[in-house]
Amino acid sequence: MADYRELWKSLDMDLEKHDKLCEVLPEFYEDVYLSQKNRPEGMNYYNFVISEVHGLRIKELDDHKQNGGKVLGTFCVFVPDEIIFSADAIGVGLCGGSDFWVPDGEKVLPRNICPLIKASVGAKISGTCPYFQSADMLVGETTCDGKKKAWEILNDYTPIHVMDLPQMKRENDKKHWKDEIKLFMDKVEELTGNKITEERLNNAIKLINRKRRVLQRLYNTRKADKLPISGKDALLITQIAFYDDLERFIQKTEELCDELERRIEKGVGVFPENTPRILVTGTPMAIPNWKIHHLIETSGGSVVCEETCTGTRYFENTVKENNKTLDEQIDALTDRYLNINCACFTPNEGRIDDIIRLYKEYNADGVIYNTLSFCHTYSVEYKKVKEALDKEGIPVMMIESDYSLQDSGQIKTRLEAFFEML
Ligand code: BJ8
Repeated sequence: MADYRELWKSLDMDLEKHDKLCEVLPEFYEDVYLSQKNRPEGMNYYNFVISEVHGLRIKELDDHKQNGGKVLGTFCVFVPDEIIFSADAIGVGLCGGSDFWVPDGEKVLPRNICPLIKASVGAKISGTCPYFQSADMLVGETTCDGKKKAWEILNDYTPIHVMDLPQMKRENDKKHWKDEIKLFMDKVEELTGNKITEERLNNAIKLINRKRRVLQRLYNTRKADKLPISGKDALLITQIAFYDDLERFIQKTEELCDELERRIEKGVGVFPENTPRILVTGTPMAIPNWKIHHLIETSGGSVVCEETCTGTRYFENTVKENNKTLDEQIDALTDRYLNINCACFTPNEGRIDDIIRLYKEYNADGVIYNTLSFCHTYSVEYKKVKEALDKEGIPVMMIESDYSLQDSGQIKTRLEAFFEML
């Protein structure tokens, strides 16, 4: 990797602590990813992205800022990237997925909240995440209580704009969300000094739809009898989609899909025949949280789909294109985004329908319901999901876990018993 120390210094990072983070990641990546057999050639691009995760992309963000551009950090798939990109700003997903950041998060947060929140806050206050350090503004949202209150803490470090997300989907909630998108637009225009015009927004909608479509194409390859790609690799690609350069990501992922489709034609798979096919549903897996996928795929299973925000919830629906007026475009954004079925909503029947539909579409054998520790919305919602899956005769097992590897052995034993039963 090139020397980025001067760049990191200019971002006011804690270099000593950051060195420690850089020491552990390559070994971890090698264990989890490079140990896989028969990986598609196209995965080399994503290996490269990871090897440069705090380097090249940060340099690109820095170049953008040197040219007067802005960088915005987001934490939820409800924040419309189209608004950010149409003002010539760059949006990056900032959710923390590493145990490394949890102790710093616990300095300012209670211990008994979700690790994603602790890691995100810890990443900022430890000064070891160059993406956080590059952000001119953060965008929060009123989803779960833990996140909502964490924004007040993060605001002491970087200005944050909070979008008030309704928790129901009635007509007046739609109106409210539309107003929130407009307020966000004003804020982004003020920050960047760029006017969001019909043409610019239309172009951004098309660009981000292209990203969604290539992810749909990737996921479609996972419906094949012989899986051309592991669940771990597919998860990695979705995680990278949150911060990579859009055009490059789309091109590289199209190329990978060409290869995967050729594999399907030839009947090349990455797992032995009759490996149980698992649909994972639940809380998002922020990079580098690969724990559950790794455990599933080293315990005799394969992951065929994720009903998560680092899975189908991120790209399943596209925004209607070619609306004439700005107002119609904002309506299209409102409709698309309020269609996401997050457990923060009540009721949230749509998610149950999605899980059953995806289970069938991907020809899965069982469902792993994964929730991060202390995530109330997803853990409470399990009861309703389980009842519905039981009715359909779909086997399901719940795993509640954090980022530490202490419970790995125990989870592995439970997974093996579950797969045996399928
Ligand atoms: S749309 S899932 S990205 S809110 S932080 S809710 S794990 S306790 S992330 Fe989310 Fe948007 Fe919904 Fe998706 Fe639970 Fe943790 Fe809260 Fe979390």
